[in-house]
Amino acid sequence: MAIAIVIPGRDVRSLKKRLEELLPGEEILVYPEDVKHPKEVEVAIVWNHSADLWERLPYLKLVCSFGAGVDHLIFDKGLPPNVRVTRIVDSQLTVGMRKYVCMAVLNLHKNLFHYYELQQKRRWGRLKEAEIDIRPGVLGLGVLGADIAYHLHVLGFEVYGYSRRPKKIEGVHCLSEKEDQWEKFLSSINALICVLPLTPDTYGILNEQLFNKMPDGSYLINVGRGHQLIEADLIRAIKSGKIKGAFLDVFSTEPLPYEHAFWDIPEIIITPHIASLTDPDNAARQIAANYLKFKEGEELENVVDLGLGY
Ligand code: NDP
Ligand code: OXD
Repeated sequence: MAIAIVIPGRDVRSLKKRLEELLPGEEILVYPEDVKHPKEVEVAIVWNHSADLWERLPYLKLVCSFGAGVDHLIFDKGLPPNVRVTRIVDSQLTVGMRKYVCMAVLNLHKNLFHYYELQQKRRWGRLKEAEIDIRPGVLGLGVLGADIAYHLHVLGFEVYGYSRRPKKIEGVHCLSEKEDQWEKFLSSINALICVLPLTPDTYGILNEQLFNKMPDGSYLINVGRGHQLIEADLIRAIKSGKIKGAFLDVFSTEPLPYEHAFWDIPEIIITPHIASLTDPDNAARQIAANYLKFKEGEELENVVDLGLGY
């Protein structure tokens, strides 16, 4: 049995070396160059794969996403129905996301954009209101969202959270689809933090209809996936003042094209999908452990429910 690393365009030498240390005696192959006998490859570590992967590695039984998200797999119609999919759940990834979102919320809260603008003009100008009353709402209370919500509460914010099923998180008003609390969630907050997985249900969820359910002058922070946002709706909402500003880390096309309208909108802060990055060492340890379990026929960690899509 062999493991293939299918992460095109990235230097995977250190990941391969780490896996070889963790799994002595196992064959770790960089796809496609090292794969001479596809029949041996039953496990693959995948990120940004090309559509022909499944016909080129037809004996795959386990696919390990090299990130927390698995939309690159579940939206691939070619994904064989019999493969199992796992994803990365890692404390470093969680902490990284927590820091990014807290940074964004604190920037809004403390009016940093205003002061930065004044700085360009060498002006010392205090605002009448020293702080903006940010009421954050975390959309998606999974591994990342629950941690963000809790830590925003620790920072002193009145935090709301929303998920499909009811949740309990210390200090957080947890609302859910199950309890039909969508409207209540959106009307209670003025900064929406999207940390949802991309699924058929969440595709395009950040749209005009949703913005209109939030108070005027709200903010958006999107760290989920670009296809969750209808980009033209955001531009319109910013023009009308419905949305006052946005932090966007993910986009429907990445890298964001040079000619994209977002670049010229001062109310939008763009970061290049860096909110939190998979740590190759932690990922290697997790994947190696799952590989050994898979070989022994034991229960795997962080298995994706392909029915739900996350
Ligand atoms: P989880 O699978 O742990 O959590 C997903 C959460 O979303 C759950 O709380 C789930 O609800 C909720 N959810 C799913 N569908 C819906 C829906 N239709 N309506 C309301 N809530 C819904 O995922 P993670 O927290 O680990 O990661 C979330 C996403 O973050 C990833 O899929 C990825 O896209 C993105 N990400 C982005 C990164 C970046 O750098 N920008 C880095 C890492 C991840 P329930 O609990 O009820 O099932
Ligand atoms: C992930 C990401 O899903 O980096 O891990 O977006």
